[in-house]
Order: sequence, then structure tokens, then C-alpha cells
Amino acid sequence: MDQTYKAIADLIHNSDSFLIASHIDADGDAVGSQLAIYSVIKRLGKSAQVVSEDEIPQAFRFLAGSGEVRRSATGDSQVGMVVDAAALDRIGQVQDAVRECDLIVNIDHHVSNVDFGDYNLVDPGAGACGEIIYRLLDVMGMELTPEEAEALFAAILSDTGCFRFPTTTGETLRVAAGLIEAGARPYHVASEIFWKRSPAGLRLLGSALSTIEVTNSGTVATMEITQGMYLDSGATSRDTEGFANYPRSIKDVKVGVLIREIGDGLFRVSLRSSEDCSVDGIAKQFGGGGHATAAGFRIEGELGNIKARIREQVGALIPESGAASSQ
Ligand SMILES: [Mn+2]
Repeated sequence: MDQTYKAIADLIHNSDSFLIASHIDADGDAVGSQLAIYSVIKRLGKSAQVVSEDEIPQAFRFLAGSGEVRRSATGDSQVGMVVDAAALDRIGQVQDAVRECDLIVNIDHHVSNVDFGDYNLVDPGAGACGEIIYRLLDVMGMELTPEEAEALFAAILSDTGCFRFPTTTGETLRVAAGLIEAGARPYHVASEIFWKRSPAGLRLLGSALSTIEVTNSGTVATMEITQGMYLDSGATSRDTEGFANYPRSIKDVKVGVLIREIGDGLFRVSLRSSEDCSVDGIAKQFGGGGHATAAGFRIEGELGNIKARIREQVGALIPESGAASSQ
């Protein structure tokens, strides 16, 4: 893997134009990794564009450069850099522009990554893609600016659930320490991501919490947000950052499910699970992806049916014997 770091570092130094992309349903790791590499490439005097098909969530708009993220690519780029995406189809329409690039660089930490790049820097042991970017920039000999350090810190903080998920390693914390020394402010990043909720967002959380249903002998909890709930609360999908952790936080629940209606009859499902229960396979079955304990997918249909299908799939995963007997 060390050689891959070196090869990508050389490629960046020797190329002129870059298209930087990440997965749809942009999250902190996607945005933070993209913005850090974007900033470094621009500092090297090269041309770069950073593209995210989906809007940058409000929680990550404090990051420097987030206003420069485009919704679609323009012109040709030599190098297509794809970060935090297990496969090219995870980046949405931007994949067409990435495929047009002379070379594709794939930097990721999903165990399900399909090595779609000409260069594949995939480390499933990394807590966040931001961790890999940190090492790459080190190999490139780049000293991070405080803004770049903060983008990577936001990536790691959000993808490790504030250093709580089992993906957090000593190396994760060493990288985080390096980022703080380079100028990242943990309190500032945490406040921007987690403590900027709107009253409307909390009203939405209140009505979402009241939809929680615990099934499968107490091991599965679902929570839902419909279009009507957005209208009633005055909140938007941007206010739902972190909501997926609530159903999973119930005692004895092994899989928490958040179902958000993102269009008429179209839903985005987020799965969160305990360490002994991998949900990435389920997300994959439904055409999505993710990690062992945090995954997601989109699905069309009727809400009741969707919940039934998810409970069935998740139920097959959880051994009944270990389940709690009551809610
Ligand atoms: Mn990630």
C-alpha cells in the first residue's frame, strides 16, 4: 500500500487538472475528504473542480471551500479522484465525467470497494477516508493548512461517530492528534456539526421519535420521516443529520433503521447496527452500500411494505436466541 501512496502522490504532482468526486447523499467524510484534497491541489497551482451531485448538508457548510462545490462537472480533467465511494455508480451522474478522465484514482475505506480505479488506494482498516487522505498528503510532503486539517477532522469525527464506532483505532486517534496540531479545532468542528440544530429541526426530531417502532423481539427499531412531517415542522432533509443514531440507541436494539421520504414514494434508508451485526450486506441487496455498522440505500415503494421488507431481511440476520424477549 505504501507504493500506492507514493504512486498517487507522484501522479498528483505530475498532473494539471483534477475532478474530485464522492458518493451521493454526501456525508462528512465525503465532503471533508473532497475539500481537503481540493484545497491542496489548488495550492499546488493546479486546476481542480469538486463535484457533489447532492447538496452539501448544512452541517458541513462551515468547511472552507464548501461554497465552491459544484453539482455537475464541466470540461475535461486529466485525473478523476473519487473519494469515499465503493464503486463508480455510487457517485451518481458525475461518473460520466469521471469516466472521461485519462486516469481514475480511487481512494476509499469501504471493505466492499471494487477497485474501479487505475490507482486503487483502499484501506478498510481506516476509520474514515479522511484518515487515508491525511496519510497521502503526508507522503506528498504537504504541510496542512488549518482549514485542510479541519476538513479532515470533520471527516473523521463524523465517520467514526465521534470516535465511538468500532472502526476507531489507535491510528485514527493519532491522525486526529496530527490534525489538531495542524490547526483543527475539535470544539469548533463538533459545535458546527452537532450543535447547530434549528427549532424546526428539533420539532421534526420530536415527530420522528414518536414513529419509533421496535420489532423482531426488541432487536430492530425503525423511525420514519415523511414529506408531510417536513411540511408540518418547517424543517428539511438537511436538518436530519444524526437522526439515524436514535433508533439504534435503544437498549437491546441491534439494528436501527431511519427511513426518510426524499420524493413521492422514494425513500432513503439508513441502517445503524451493533458491532456483532453487519448491515452492509443488506444495504447492498437493496442496491446501496456502506460499512458493517453504518450503511444505507434508496428504495421506491409504499412505506409499510418497505418497513416489512427491511424487518424481514434484518430479522434473518439476527439470531433469535440472543434477542431480548420484550420491548
Ligand atoms: Mn467514509
